[in-house]
Amino acid sequence: ELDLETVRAAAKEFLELFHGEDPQAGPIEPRMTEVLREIDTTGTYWHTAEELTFGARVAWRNNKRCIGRLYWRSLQVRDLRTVTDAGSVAAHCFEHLRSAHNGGKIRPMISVFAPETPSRPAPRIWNEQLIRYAGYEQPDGRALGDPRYRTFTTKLIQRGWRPPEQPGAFDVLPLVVETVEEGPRMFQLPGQAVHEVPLEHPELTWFADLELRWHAVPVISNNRLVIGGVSYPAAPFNGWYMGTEIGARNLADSDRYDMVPEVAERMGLDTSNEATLWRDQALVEINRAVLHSFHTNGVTVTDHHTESRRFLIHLEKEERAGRGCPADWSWIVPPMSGSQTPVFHRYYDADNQVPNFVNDPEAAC
Ligand code: HEM
Ligand code: NRG
Repeated sequence: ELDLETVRAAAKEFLELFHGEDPQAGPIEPRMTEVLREIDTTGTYWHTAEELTFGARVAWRNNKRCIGRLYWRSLQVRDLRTVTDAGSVAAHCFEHLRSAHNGGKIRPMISVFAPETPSRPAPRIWNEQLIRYAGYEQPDGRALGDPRYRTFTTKLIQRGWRPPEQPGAFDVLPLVVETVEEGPRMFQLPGQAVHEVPLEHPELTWFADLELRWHAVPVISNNRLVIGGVSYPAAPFNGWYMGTEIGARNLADSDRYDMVPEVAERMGLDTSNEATLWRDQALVEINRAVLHSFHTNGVTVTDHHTESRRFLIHLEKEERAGRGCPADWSWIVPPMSGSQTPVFHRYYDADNQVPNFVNDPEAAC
């Protein structure tokens, strides 16, 4: 619960930032008076469309974990603050997926739903991302699907979700939207909202037989967007994938799809001894397959070398603009070949800045 003094201070700080950075924002005094009066009477205030757009872009710019921030000004902001019921939230999320995919030329985008107010709790999305794959434990004890979502999948099944007749490794989970009026409600994603890339390797023809795939657009839906003392718990956003997120983590981590041993085996590598670096060799080929397949399918994706260079360009630009650029080394450095990327060889400021996206333990399930 935010007390009024905290809201006032945060609103002031935000309006000063906005009017200081944007010459088109107009004079700050009348707006400041209006906002402070609104806070006194309602405990919160309604951002103008311009404030919302600026606030969402700067929240991205301020996020210490994101390597993709060079493009922060290009974020498209969908103002959906009047949308409060679960069915409409879900429908707009599906429209977000279609529109952000854009035939493969992915557009960075955020959909901002109703804010949290003292008189009305905001809608919440339970899923970590709009598209996530179910995880199952098979009767023989082996894992099927994405083990990261096993608990979540079980919970959804208890709530009445019916997995496909023949459960598979890439079953898209339903979206869960919770409102105070309706409680949690589940919505199956329509086919047109889910674009996926089947994975093949540029040289290893057997790679396609593994029948691996991944979804084209990562839309994070469990982060809370906080702007000037106003909190938007449902504000799903997306950019495009950096290949390593899929190839070096989702498909490779031993507690995810754990594909490294099988790929190494098929490559005929000597797995009897760690020192042959079979893990490293197999990891490279999985990652080549991810980048190759996204390219072949015309879906935007980036490699970790290119994105690292761009991030340092962003950092320089921010410094020239008289701003710091806070970053978290452990999130910025890619999960493979770290020292081959320039972001590895330095340290970063680590202060938290607002506006920002915050992980919401309350909404995380
Ligand atoms: C995290 C890349 C766009 C906000 C990340 C991570 C990567 C990344 C690689 C680390 C993920 C991980 O290790 O799991 C990119 C790329 C983008 C992009 C290539 C292309 C445009 C965006 C956009 C936003 C955003 C549009 C918000 C408007 C964030 C946030 C995190 C993050 C909040 C931390 C997520 C968490 O805590 O789990 N990004 N990003 N990014 N990014 Fe970006
Ligand atoms: N590693 C996660 C996605 C985290 C965010 N990454 C982005 N964000 N690229 C995964 O699904 O693998 N983005 O907004 O583009």
